[in-house]
Amino acid sequence: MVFRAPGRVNLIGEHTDYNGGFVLPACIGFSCWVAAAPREDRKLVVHSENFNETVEACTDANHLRPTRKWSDYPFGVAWVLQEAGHLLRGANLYVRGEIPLGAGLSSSAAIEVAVTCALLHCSGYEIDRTKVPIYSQRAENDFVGARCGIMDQFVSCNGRAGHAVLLDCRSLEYRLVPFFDDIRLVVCNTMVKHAHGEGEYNSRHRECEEGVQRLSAALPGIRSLREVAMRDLEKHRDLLPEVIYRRCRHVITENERVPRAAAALCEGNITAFGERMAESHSSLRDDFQVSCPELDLMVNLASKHPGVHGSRMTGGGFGGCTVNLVNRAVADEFKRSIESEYHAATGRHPDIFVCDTSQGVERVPIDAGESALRGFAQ
Ligand code: GAF
Repeated sequence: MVFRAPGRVNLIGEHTDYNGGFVLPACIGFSCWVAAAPREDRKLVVHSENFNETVEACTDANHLRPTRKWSDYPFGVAWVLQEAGHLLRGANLYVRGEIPLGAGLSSSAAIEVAVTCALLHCSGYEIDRTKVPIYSQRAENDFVGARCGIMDQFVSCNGRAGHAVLLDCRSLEYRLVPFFDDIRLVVCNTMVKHAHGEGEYNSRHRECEEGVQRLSAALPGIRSLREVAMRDLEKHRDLLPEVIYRRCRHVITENERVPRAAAALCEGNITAFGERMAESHSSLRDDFQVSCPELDLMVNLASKHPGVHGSRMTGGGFGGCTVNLVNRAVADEFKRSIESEYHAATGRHPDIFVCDTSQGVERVPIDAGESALRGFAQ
């Protein structure tokens, strides 16, 4: 059997997921494909086409240890499923990823989701789309060691072609919102990934926790920034060091922007949607401080281009990609212009992907899977 799980682009709602807030991502047409066949023993044998490497381990949770390489994702999933009480059979997995690595398009969430589905299926368990993102996120948090929220895994499971996913990361309730007609999602990779990014991501996470902890002196019982309104933040500003205040202000204003952006999407009001994207970018740049000169440049170049309705950094930040909402008729021309303008300004050739929204994880007919997974032996 073959499972395909997509990468994603986040339209708005950045660094809100681990604060119990709202996000509005969509799946895009790059996927991770995992072909799986059960084994008679309890070994997990995983081959990565991208890394041209095969690794193996026993599926018992006790035998699985992180090694800080790509195999931590599939082994992390096996570890979490065992910890959660599943008895896993052995399996052969063949993994092929087509999501650009390190670009912030959720290649890791996609492999986690596809492997979770493959291992559950091989061992005869139901695939529950509310639980798969939770297991996948746990693999990343507790085995791989990255403190991400649930957005990427959730949308990779529950996204739908032609739609964005409005997700409440506190309750995990979600709504599919039809995407704009005649608009393409153009993802522009700055081709930089600042090395300090991962440490900074975790430090933002800690700063948000510190904000909650300090504000709880005046707002007893709050557990996340989702529960704090702007007026409360202003009222109790003196409890917070300036930098923590700004982190909180980003999260709280971003949480207000997401439902407004989703309403604009429902109404087909792309101008209002683009305004929320611009506000989001400014807030990420100035208050949350996760942008970088290359992302700001990419947004500035895009914003001057006719036919662009919205542009902002997307994902964790410190490099990676911007997301741009561009009229279908000019999307290819936009791509060419940005390629030459960004190259002229930085000397780097950006990867630019003209995308449409796509479908969340699915089991694909073996023929489609086989052609995508040339070389899988079993
Ligand atoms: C990364 C994380 F994996 C997500 O959980 C989310 O926090 C995002 O950064 C920022 O919005 O993609």
